[in-house]
Amino acid sequence: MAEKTTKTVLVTGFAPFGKETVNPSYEAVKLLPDKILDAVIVKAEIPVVFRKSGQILEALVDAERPDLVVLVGQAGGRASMEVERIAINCEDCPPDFPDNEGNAPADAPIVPDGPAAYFSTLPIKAMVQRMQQNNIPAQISNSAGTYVCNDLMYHLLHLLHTRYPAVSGGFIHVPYATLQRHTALPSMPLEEIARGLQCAIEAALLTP
Ligand code: PCA
Repeated sequence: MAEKTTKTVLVTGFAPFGKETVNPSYEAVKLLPDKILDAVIVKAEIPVVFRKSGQILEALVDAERPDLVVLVGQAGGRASMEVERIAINCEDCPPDFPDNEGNAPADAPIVPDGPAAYFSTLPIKAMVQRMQQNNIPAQISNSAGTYVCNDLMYHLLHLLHTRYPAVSGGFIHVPYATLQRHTALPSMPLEEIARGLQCAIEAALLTP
């Protein structure tokens, strides 16, 4: 079989959830070019539903066979692009803030026999640095929470660890987009969020 030379990066964003009508994560993913540094960018929207989001992601990875997977989600209230370091084996959300299908798991493991946590296998520091060098506010985050974003990140890293050890993956949380008009909270223009994602993907592709 001929060796695959062009890399594929699977980049996902989420559907709107809670009271929001847009989710800046997928809106920014849609603004990305179809190629970054010669790598083909495959974009997908993921529903904000515990477990189902992970199953949909698994089917996408099986179909696309990406070399890198970058998951993106909204973290309202955060002031910069935040590259997540770790996903924990816990899903927990308040009863009054269920996912988009009404699920509100409490203190439940994501994978019952799975490890307590997985570290991102993306070059998180290089990604933050490249964003900062391009004047995009960015930092590392040490918690992706216990809602659907952490759930999806844990599912991804468990999948890669068990079935695709050569594939790297991780998660980036983004602030509210300015167009969401949360005037008392930090936000970034959608185009700036997209530029940040592009820088982060470039760094992931350039780091051996
Ligand atoms: N943010 C949520 C889930 C979907 C999204 O965009 C989270 O941080 O868990």
